[in-house]
Amino acid sequence: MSIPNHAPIPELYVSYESAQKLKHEAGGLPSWDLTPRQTCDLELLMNGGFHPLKGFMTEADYDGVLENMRLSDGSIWPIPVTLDVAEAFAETVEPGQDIALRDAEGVILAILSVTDKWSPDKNAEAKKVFGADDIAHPAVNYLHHTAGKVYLGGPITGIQPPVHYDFKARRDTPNELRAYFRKLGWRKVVAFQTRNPLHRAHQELTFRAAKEAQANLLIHPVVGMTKPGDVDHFTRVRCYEAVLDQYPASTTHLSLLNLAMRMGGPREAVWHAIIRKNHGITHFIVGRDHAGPGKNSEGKDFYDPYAAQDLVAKHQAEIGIEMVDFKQMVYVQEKAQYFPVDEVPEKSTVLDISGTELRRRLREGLEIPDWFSFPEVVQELRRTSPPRAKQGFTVFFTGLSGSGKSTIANALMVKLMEMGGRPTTLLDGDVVRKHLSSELGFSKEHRDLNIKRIGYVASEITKNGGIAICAPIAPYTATRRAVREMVEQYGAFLEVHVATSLEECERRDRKGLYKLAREGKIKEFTGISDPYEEPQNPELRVETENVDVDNCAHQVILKLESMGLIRA
Ligand code: PPS
Repeated sequence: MSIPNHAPIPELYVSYESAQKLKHEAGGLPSWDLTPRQTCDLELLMNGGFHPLKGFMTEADYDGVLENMRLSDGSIWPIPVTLDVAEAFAETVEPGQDIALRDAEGVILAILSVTDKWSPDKNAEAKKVFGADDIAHPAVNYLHHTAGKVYLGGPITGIQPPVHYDFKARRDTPNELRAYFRKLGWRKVVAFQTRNPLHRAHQELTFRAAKEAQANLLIHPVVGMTKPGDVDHFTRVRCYEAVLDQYPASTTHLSLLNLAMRMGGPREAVWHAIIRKNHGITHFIVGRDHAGPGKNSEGKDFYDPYAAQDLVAKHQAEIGIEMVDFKQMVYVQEKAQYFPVDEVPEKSTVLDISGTELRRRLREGLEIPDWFSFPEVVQELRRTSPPRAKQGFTVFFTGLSGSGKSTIANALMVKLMEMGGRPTTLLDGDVVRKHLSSELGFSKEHRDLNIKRIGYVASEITKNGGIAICAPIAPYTATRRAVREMVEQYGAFLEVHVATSLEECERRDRKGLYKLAREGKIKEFTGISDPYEEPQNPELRVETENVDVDNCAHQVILKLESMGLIRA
């Protein structure tokens, strides 16, 4: 049941004294180190943002959510909030037991009293919650490749909230927001959910929404986890702060929501509405393609752009929040004004810049017109997104042993160093295995660990404006994708498949390893007794048979040029 906006929302924290005692006692419990997503979920569970949930979902609640968006007590709830753990950890825990939940530094945040333990059918979860079992969907990819295999459920006893060192004054719990609205006498508040910087269209839309609902406005951006590749929240918050001046004084409040989004479209929109209701909000804006994950693996949108509005409309009364629906806002040149796309005067010139186009302009250092955004926002974005030719990037070679990866990578490094401008690091397979992964073998688990280490180092190099050239075998698609995601948070990722055939690699057998592998003297040898999953859509595929190394490296240089990453 939803809690009236004037009353406090129940939290799951115990008193300070009990928390101190529990913390002490919890030292002896089995403990689980929360992932970043679980830490976000736990914070909202404990502070009432996820009311009426009282802990991580039980199997019955989870089943209900999948089947008909309802918890077992009948309350509406569209998204699973589950504690996924590794199988090895799950084996040490039985229902009836308490476990300590710790943050990344090992601080105990809560106790979970485990009532349920089960292995979910992830394919079914993907289909029912996200509409498709397609790993192009970030939450489905997370489900299959990041989330643990076993779920634990049960009530939470909250000890302390996760600590945030950034933008402390801009973070509010549901009760803090409720109290703030009460104090200012804001009886109607319309909330705007966002994971992007605000440009003029958003400012216009939110301003209109507040006017329409005769309400105050809450800009309520998500700063927990959003879609991989989004503008980081530090930059976004500085942008939001810059836009606040554009609203009439004392009408608008900015508050940061530490939610881990799933990009679940319509179901996610309903979830967002429930979360906003818990924060004491009366009206909620749902625009075009709310929480949309982009295109599926066939290049089509996962959800109809207005499906989220339909689903929220259906459930708004039950949730206790009113939806303010909006069509996309576009700029009409003749009127020098923004209009909803369905209200554009006839025969007028409509201007719009898509997210992709904006990123292109930032990347290439091109003009971003005043009608589109605010100068302060553009300046902030330019500060964190310098033109591509000044950003760091990663070139990731993959291919069979002896395919020529290292040789081409070396040639490429020399060419890039000749050009100068950015520090360049070569993370060659053999070299990494000597220095970074010397204890690892060639099982799937060890290979994945090796590649993730390389990915981590490459992402740090990329983040700091350098060039990382990696040249491992990296036989698994999912692991290569994980590396891509790590790097793409900070810069471009160029996957190069060195497509030398197995026959040719074996014929060359430069290290004599294929012979040993055929004789069974080396086990788990890629291509012989271990798999190699060929990249389906690498940025570049190079053939090495009858092509010299210099030419192969040059193909990479041309590709980098065409991507705007280097200027010859
Ligand atoms: S992986 O799968 O990406 O972790 O492999 P990588 O770190 O690139 O290491 C591959 C190099 O190790 C040598 N080697 C083997 N390769 C494949 N399978 C098995 N079992 C194996 N044992 C040793 C081999 O020399 C690889 O070097 P390259 O440069 O690829 O020829």
